[in-house]
Amino acid sequence: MDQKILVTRSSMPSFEEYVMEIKDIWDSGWLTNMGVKHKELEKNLSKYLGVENTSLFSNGHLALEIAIQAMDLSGEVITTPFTFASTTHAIIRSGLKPVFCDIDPQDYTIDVKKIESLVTERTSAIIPVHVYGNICDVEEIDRIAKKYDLKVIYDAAHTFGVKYKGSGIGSFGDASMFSFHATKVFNTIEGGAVCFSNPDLGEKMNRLKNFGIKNEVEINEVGTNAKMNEFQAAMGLCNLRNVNNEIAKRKTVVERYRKHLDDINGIQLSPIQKDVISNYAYFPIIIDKNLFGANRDEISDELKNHDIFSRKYFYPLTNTFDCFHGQFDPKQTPIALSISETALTLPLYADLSLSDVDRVCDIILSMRKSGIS
Ligand code: T4K
Repeated sequence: MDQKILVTRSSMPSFEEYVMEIKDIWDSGWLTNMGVKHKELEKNLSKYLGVENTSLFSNGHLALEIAIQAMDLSGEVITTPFTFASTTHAIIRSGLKPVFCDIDPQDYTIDVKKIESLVTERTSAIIPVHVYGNICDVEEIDRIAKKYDLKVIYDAAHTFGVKYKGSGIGSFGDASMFSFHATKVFNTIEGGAVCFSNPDLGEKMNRLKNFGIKNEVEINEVGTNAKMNEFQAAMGLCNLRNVNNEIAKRKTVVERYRKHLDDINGIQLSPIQKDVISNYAYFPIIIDKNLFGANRDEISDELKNHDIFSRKYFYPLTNTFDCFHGQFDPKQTPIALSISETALTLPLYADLSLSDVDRVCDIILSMRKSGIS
């Protein structure tokens, strides 16, 4: 009997390595509030990610909310609805209005040709998403942001370790948020970070994640509690030692998928982006039923029949969520709407065996319309 295959599986150090890493927490009795491991991880991550500064958080979502708060944004923020709930919720929970821009049909990131027509006098920022690990057109976004004096915060939750033209992807824009959730290429169990270059922004975020406390007697801002604890940081220190190896294994898995699924009529794969060193975070396929013969939901169901659990990331689009009571019109982002209805994210993790990849692809390809090669 084959084991269940889930869409991903957490990368973990050996039990012994983690126990060794947390041993000195027992000696110090220091469990949280920017301890030794927290500081060490911030330093190691800045180096690994190729960024000037890194501020750690208890999770990626709060990291994004605090980056938004620290930049004093107001009014409208241009973003995309083809993302995890977190991006849109962070904007709305910060009292801002998301203005949804459509996505590029090839890489699913914000369509930079459509941003300028959405800028109004109320726009204060752009929050683009490097979705699935595909990077946005950072140069064009930079040009637009400068022209209209807008802040840029990248949702870089999926792009841990990605490089563009030799620079860490977190070095673009005013700030980039990374997620270190258990399901990510690099995890601290739960966790996240904001990378940035302006040291004033860093100081402000450090206060805001600790209740707005400046010192024992001065509390000038209304903050929250979003601190990463020492056990999370210890997990990060261990996982960081092994992350290159994990990414290399993911690459092998992705290459096997591509070998089977490249050039299949009706299946679109993410592009291999120029000048980008990838982290192989997700493996989405976009299915055109008319050309392939089966649709996304049929393929997902058939995989489930074989105990293989792909996921419909990112369906539904955030601008269709019930909690927004019809405030937004998904017809204004038709490409995002169409991709969300046809995208399926296949299982991908470092230890996924190549024979399992073969099996997943065999099942998918067995659903091709007969007569189609
Ligand atoms: N922005 C973007 C673009 C994001 O994608 C995310 C998070 C965020 C912001 C916010 O970052 P965080 O605040 O989360 O740091 C998962 C993750 O919970 C979420 O972090 C992630 N995006 C999203 C894309 O995926 P679900 O609801 O799909 O998770 P769940 O529990 O169904 O897990 C998916 C699969 O992962 C499971 O089938 C098995 C595997 N898994 C899961 C857990 C919890 C493990 O192997 N180990 C685990 O501990 O959201």
